[in-house]
Amino acid sequence: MKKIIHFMSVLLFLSACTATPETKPIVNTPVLPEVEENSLVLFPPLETRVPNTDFKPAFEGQTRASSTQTKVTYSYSIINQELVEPWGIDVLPDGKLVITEKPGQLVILEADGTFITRISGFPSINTQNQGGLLDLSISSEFEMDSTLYFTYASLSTQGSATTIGRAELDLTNNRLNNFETVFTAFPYLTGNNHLGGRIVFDDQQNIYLTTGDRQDFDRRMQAQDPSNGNGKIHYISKDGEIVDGFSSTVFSLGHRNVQGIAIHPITKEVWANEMGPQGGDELNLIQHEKNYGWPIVSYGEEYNGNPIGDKITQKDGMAEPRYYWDPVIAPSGMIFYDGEMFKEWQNNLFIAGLKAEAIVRIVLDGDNVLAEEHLLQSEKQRFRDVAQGIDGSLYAITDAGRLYQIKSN
Ligand SMILES: [Ca+2]
Repeated sequence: MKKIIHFMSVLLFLSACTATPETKPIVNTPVLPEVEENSLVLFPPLETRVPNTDFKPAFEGQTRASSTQTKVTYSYSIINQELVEPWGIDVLPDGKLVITEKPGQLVILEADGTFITRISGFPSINTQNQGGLLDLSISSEFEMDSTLYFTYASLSTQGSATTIGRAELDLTNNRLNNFETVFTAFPYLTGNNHLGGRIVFDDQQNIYLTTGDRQDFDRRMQAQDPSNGNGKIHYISKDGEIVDGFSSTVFSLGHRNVQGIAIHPITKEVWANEMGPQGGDELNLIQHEKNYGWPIVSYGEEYNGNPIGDKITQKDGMAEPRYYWDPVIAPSGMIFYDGEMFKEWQNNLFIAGLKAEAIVRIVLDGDNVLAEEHLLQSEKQRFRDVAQGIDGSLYAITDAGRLYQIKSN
């Protein structure tokens, strides 16, 4: 358990110092007391704007948690700014970076951002609107199989579907070999939005895939239909099959548009964020066969201000978000940090924030959010995905085509 120092107790500590009878030098800037490297200083919540809705949280700390600040000094730099709509980033065992570009290319960079190659030729991708070549993950056995897994909006005569494909990365000839489809979240539908599309491997070499409700009002309820692939988190073998012991690929349901998923390094819990409507972005702890409520319950409202459904936030049998944002941050790709470079970041979540224009650091205490920090906000970038380098530095890609690297000084 982290040692926690509340901002108020720091103020009390400082005022107690000034109240002692002995004359002491007056300190104008608040000097924080010596603290352990892993301790956390808590400040008032970051969010001070009026929320879109007047919903009350279901429990303390479900929204507007305390803020905190990274204590170790760090620096960041733009190490590449010629990416074209980058969407997903992952790191090869030798430190090289693999980045998907939404229009349908894969870019390989050195760990320092130097361009190596751009690979195209992905088949049958719908690149309209929120479609495209989306996320990627190196195989959990990459050193043996050299395989990359991709998600994309696949294209058929009936429309698009969120799909996983894989191919062998040939870095001698800078190409992908043996591209094949692994899994498709049926049905195909017309329309190009709310496709989810994030993937993550677990320790059993199985895949979690996120999908979305495909946006249209009259399609939302498919998120509640376990026989429909949209609005779900799927759990799939690396070959696209139902995992042994499970009866379906549907792991959880009732999701609107899940744009980030990550597995806790210690507890192995699955966490996912979810793009909400106006005022209802969520962070969820994903458990098997749980219903996450969309579009029955939500902490948001329609963009025109109308209520969602019966304007309720809680219902029996529906899982509460562990955290929500109102106004929204538009959360995208996310990871748990487990590197050595930033000891104080270990087991923290890092969420790429599009609307927040920040990398959102979340400090968890068990299943609750303890603190929130927004990094690189001064850059005014729509952050799309994050990755951890093999040296423990943090990478982030942005919609403007930038690749940032954050290092401790
Ligand atoms: Ca929900």
